[in-house]
Amino acid sequence: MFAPAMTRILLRRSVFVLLLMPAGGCGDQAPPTPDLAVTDAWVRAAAVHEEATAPVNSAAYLTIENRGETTDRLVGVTFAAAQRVELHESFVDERGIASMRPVDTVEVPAGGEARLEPGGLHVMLFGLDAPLSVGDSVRMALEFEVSGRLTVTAAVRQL
Ligand SMILES: [Cu+2]
Repeated sequence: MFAPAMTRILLRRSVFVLLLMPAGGCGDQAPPTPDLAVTDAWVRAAAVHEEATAPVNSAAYLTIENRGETTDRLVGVTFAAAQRVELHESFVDERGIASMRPVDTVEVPAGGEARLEPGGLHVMLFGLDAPLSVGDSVRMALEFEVSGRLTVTAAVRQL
């Protein structure tokens, strides 16, 4: 019978190829990637009264360290208790007035870090649903261009 014999030969070949594969795989370098670590994540305390008519805003700050070999970018933040979240930077205009504007991304350079801190880059939280009280901690999701989603816990602090 020809067919079963052929099958046996093909099977034997497959096993041979499979056994060779791990040896071949050892030499392959994994492509360089970012290696992110978030530290010192905190959110500015804010009181939200039930009878308040104007939306209450706050901001989140954090340091993102990149121990990897590839630059990454923070492209967005999700925070469930705010109606809208934007990446912002503070600046002083030509008349000396402090202001802020949205930025599309925050770069986290390879082997470096990005600092989001009062007076500089920050995560703007518009329209809080509930107060942020000192001692509370909140969860937020950071979205990176290369590394994807990273969830962090941020402590609520006074500015
Ligand atoms: Cu802002």
